[in-house]
Amino acid sequence: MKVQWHSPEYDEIINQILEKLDKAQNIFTIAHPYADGDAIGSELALYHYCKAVGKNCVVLNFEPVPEQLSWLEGYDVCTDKLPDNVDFDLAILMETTEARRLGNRVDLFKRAKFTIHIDHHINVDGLGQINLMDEKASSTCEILYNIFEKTGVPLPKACREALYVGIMTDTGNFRYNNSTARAHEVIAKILGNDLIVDDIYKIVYENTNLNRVIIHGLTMMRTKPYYNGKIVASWLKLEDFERFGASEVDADGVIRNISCINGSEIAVLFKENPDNRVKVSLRSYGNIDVMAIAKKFEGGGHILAAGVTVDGSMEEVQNKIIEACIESIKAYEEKQ
Ligand SMILES: [Mn+2]
Repeated sequence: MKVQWHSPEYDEIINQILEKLDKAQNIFTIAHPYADGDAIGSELALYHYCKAVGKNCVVLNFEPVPEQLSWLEGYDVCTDKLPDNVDFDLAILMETTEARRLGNRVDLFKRAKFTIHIDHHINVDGLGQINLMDEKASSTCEILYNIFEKTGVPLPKACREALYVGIMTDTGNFRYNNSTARAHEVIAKILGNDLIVDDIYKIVYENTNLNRVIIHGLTMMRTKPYYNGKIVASWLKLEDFERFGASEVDADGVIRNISCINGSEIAVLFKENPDNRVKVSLRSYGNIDVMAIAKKFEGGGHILAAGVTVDGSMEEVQNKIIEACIESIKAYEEKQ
């Protein structure tokens, strides 16, 4: 069910969640693969909250935590296995885009006696027994704060820091439209006197390595215009990562470098994955719904930022996606 913050329905779901949370002793949390700031932020915020109220919380994460986030307190508790000898009362799934991306994480999620799903992505089906789907929230961290706020429990610094990072990264450092009044209000409440925002900014955004700079540069150099420059696209192959000793994480955010080219409506990044698959990231300047494009290929995300992994060679996938982008731009132009 989609709900809007500050409505009776929202309050009711929060009450139900709090009741379950209150009764649970062993909890685990799970997010989408290749966790970003909001995914890791919400998982760790929940972990620190649970610790503060004397509950056991296992944070599941299956890939290395990105360098930009691996300073967050508790990042090293992330594990890729659930202990066999524990009966979990509750699992909380946060931050998913497409259920398909979750793979066998869905089965793991269902290992708990009770399941809750919290998300801010658009049109995600709730996979839990309780679902809090708030599409207007800036981030899952913001929704999580709405829940914590109701408990009145003073949030430890590590918890507030994780929430801050989730909201900061999902709003593009408070530049996107999802930097709503509520998002800022939540920030005002979690800052306290102990979060040093410029230190957090530097460690998240100005903390780079040579491989990352080279991968970003390579992608920028390859940028190609399509449809009179209304589409700009670039690509990365597996061999690029090998050649420069770079990782998947080093390529994070590379699409930002090309999505700011003037005159472009859509920016696309094609990233080759093993097994003849290509991961496609789409960004819209503001007029085109790129989520609708991703959905044609069973992907998802948001109107202005979406993604999908498509079967096929780099060339095949590029052709299909560029064609779908052109169609969307044409449809938009016809309406003008
Ligand atoms: Mn998010």
